[in-house]
Amino acid sequence: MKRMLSGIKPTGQLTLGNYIGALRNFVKYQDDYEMFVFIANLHCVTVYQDPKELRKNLKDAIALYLACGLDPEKSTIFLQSDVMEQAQLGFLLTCTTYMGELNRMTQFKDKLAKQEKNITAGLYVYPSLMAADILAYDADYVPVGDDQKQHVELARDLAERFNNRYSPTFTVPEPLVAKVGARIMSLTEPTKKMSKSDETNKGCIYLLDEIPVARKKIMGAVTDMLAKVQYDKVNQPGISNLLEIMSSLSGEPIEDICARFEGKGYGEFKKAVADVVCDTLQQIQDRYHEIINSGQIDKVLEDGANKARYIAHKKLMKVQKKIGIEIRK
Ligand code: AQP
Repeated sequence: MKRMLSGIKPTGQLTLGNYIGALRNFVKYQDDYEMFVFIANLHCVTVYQDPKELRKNLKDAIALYLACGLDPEKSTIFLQSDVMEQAQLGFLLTCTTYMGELNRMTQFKDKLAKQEKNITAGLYVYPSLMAADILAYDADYVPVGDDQKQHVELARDLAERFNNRYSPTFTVPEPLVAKVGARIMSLTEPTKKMSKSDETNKGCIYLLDEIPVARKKIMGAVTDMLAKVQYDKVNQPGISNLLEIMSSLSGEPIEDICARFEGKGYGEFKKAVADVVCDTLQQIQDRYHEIINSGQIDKVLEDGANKARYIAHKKLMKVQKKIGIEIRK
């Protein structure tokens, strides 16, 4: 069985973008792949986090993983910091990464452009840690949203570099980007990605938003003056985004949705999108409330960490021997 690995960094509450671009795919894939899903808590602290909020966001994220349908019997679910081997391999891979490669990472460049001061060295080198996250487990596939594809490509380059420099050690991973929903956009600025750290909160639907709040956000989504429900990302980015959201959640092809709403107003269309979004959120939230204080989370994390650690430890030892820093047989 091929192995698949992915993670989410809960720097805030998880969003509909995380669900459509990542989580729901993890759930789909867990039947056909050996699935490893982690909470990237080390990646979170590349930008300062309030400790109390971070603890809540991490616990909520695990509860949401389970609420969205990840099954600990099928998937290995763990906290990144529980597998210290990942961080150590991260350092070794940082020493395999060239600064020019990190300078080219668009996520880093975007963050640099947004918050000019106090960018941490951790934020700069985190793609090398992400490569270690992936390569420690010999993942064949990494399902990601569009924005993370570049980081998986770096992991591929590092795996190939290491394999060529020493000898075959790492599986070279493939990014898997879905055709629809790989980049859900902000509802208020549909040319920008829907992000947890959206300053206004209005452009972003959080999985734990109260249902009326989520509905209001969809009804207030920015559209255009063309009065036509059609998929045209250049001239109608707002409507196209709503179409992607609806199609991803309902499974109805975009062309069919457009045909169904031909000649109808945006109000009616938005109401239908809101119904689909709110149904999804309601189901997730019902399960989240059953899980959050059930005591299930600690056990899931402990079992997941034990399984993940065993694999990552073996890989780290192999790497250290090849590099020459491990001198015991
Ligand atoms: N808007 C999105 N559309 C589709 N996929 C998305 N993902 C995130 N946002 C969208 C995918 O979710 C996975 C986990 O991403 P992440 O939360 O670890 O990192 P991120 O992409 O940096 O998310 P944010 O919300 O934009 O974080 P902040 O605001 O902290 O920078 C990834 O596969 C990602 O592609």
